[in-house]
Amino acid sequence: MKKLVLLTGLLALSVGSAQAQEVTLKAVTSFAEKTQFSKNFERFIDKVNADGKGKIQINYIGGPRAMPPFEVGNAVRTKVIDIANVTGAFYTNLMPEADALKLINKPMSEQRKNGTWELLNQLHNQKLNSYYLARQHHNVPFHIYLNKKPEKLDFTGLKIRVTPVYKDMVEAFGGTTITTAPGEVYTALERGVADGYGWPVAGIFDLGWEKVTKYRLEPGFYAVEVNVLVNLDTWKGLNDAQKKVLTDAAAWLEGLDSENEAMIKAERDKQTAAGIQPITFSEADSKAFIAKSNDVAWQSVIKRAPETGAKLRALAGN
Ligand code: 173
Repeated sequence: MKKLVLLTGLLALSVGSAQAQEVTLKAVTSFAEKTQFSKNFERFIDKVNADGKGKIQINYIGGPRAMPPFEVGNAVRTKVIDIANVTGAFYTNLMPEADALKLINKPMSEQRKNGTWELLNQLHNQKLNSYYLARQHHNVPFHIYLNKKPEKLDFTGLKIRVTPVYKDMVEAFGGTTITTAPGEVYTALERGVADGYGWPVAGIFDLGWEKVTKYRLEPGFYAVEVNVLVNLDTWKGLNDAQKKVLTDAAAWLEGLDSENEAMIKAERDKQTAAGIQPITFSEADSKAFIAKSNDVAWQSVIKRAPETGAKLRALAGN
C-alpha cells in the first residue's frame, strides 16, 4: 500500500514537471485589438511565442470586447488573466501612484538604473499583485482634442471626455469632465455629449475619431505609458528560462520606442491632411499650461499617496 502511494506520488510529480516545461499565459489588452496602443504588445506576443517554443507561450484573449478596460488591472491582480497590456490610468483605483506614471518621462533604461523601476515594481507587487515587466510608448505626449475653439488656454464652458490622465488638469483649467473608456468616445462626440476629449498625439484614426474632431490643442503634455504587467503568482511560478524569454522580449518591446519620433510626425501630418487644425498659443502661455498641468497632477498623486508620491516626484525630476 505504501509503495502504491509513493508510486502515485512520483507519477503525479513527473506529470507536473512535464507540464511545467511549457506554460501558457492568458493575455488581455485594455485597448482595442490591432490599434495604436495594442500593436506593439501584439508584436511582443508574437516574439514570445516564437522565442518561447517549448518553454512559454501566450494565449491572446483580446481587448475590450473580452474585458472592459477599467477592469484589466483587477483581473491581473486576481489572476483572472496572467499578463496584461494596460495603462496606469485604468488602475488608479487600486494604485493611486499609477497616476504618476504619466509624469515620469525618463527612458526606461534610465528608470531601471535610478531606482524608479524598482519602486514602481514594489508598488505593483503590493497593490496589483503583479510584476512590472515593461513600459511602452516613451516620449508620446497627450493632447486635448476639441470641436469648439477656445480663445485662451482655458476649458471654461467645455465638456471634455477624460480618464484619470486628464481629469485634474481639465478641471484645473475650468472644464467639466466626463470619464469614459476609449470605446465610448466616438458616440460622446457624435451626440455632442462631449465638446472634446483627451488622447495621445497618435491613434485617433483607429476608431474613426477624425470624423468627429475639428481641433488639436497645443501644446502636448504628460507622457503616454502603457505597461505590461504579469500576475505575481504567475511570475513567481516561472523558471529562469521562462522568465528570460519574457524579460528579453520586454527589453525588445521597450526598444520599439525608437520608432516613435517618425510615428508622431506621420500622425500629425495625417491629422492635418484630415482637416484637424492645431490650436496654438504663445510660448509663455504654453509653458505655463504645462507647468500647471504637472503641478495639479503631482498634487493629486501626493494627496492620495504622500510618501511614495513625493519619492516618485523626486525621481521624475519635474
Ligand atoms: O485617454 C485614455 O483613454 C487614456 O487614458 C490613454 C492612456 C494611454 C494611452 C492611450 C490612452
